[in-house]
Amino acid sequence: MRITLSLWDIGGQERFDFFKTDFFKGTAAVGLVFDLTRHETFENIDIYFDDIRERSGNIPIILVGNKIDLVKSIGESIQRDIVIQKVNRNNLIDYIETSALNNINVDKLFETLALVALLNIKPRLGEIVDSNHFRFKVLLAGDASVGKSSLIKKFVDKNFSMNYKLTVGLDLLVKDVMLAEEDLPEETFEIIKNAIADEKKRIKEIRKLEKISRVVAEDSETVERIIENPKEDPQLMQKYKRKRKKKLFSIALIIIFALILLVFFLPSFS
Ligand SMILES: Nc1nc2c(ncn2[C@@H]2O[C@H](COP(=O)(O)OP(=O)(O)OP(=O)(O)O)[C@@H](O)[C@H]2O)c(=O)[nH]1
Ligand SMILES: [Mg+2]
Repeated sequence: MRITLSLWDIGGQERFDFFKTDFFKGTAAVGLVFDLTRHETFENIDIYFDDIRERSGNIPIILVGNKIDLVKSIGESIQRDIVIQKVNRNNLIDYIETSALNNINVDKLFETLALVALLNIKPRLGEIVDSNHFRFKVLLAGDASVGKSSLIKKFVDKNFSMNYKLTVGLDLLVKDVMLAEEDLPEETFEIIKNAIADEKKRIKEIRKLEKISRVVAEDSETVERIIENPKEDPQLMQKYKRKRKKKLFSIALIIIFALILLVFFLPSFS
């Protein structure tokens, strides 16, 4: 099973806060990252958590404690049972400890994000490429300098740098994850089957709405409004129905005319 991850790496500096929340839209799964050696980065997880729930609903979130390599020398600054409490209380999917420096659990983190995105597929438009290939937007969020970019870079091109280069706004990288079919939970294939059926239904619905909008409106703004919520625009729906009636009436007239011709001219041929 091939999963193409589009990896959104949000700059954690406060000055980017004002547009950060927009990035949560359309996300299939989130890795919420904190630095195991800085307690405040763990405390701030709640802020991101609330934002994600508000913007993206109940999407899967994995808590990530990064820089595990430093814990030996600096010591544990956040007790494990407190972390686990947070995971349980907030219904998070999993907790993974990582090190971008020593490449600990980096692949595991992104493979888990790919898997939970697949198991929770809605699907959003564009996520299903075919029954063996999916495409998900996955996001790493968390405070500045917790190692979001380092984890993504390690995963994508196996690079790591000790120099801190803050992310300005947003970085985007893409990488495929291959999940072995025999390792997938049994219910996966049923979930995929249902998602594909749902997608087909939705595409049919969208095509119908596009047809409606083409009939009733020329300007793109109105078209968008109708596609978003056609039933909330009764005036336009009425216009559409009127036009459709006219069309059906014309077709009926043509058929009647053709029948009359047939009745009159057929005897003269025989
Ligand atoms: N020891 C250690 N250092 C790390 C690890 N991951 C990242 N770092 C260092 O932490 C610093 C910050 O890493 P970044 O990946 O830039 O952090 P970020 O979360 O992307 O920061 P912003 O872009 O500002 O949000 C860098 O100096 C990295 O080298 C790790 O696993 N272990
Ligand atoms: Mg960064």
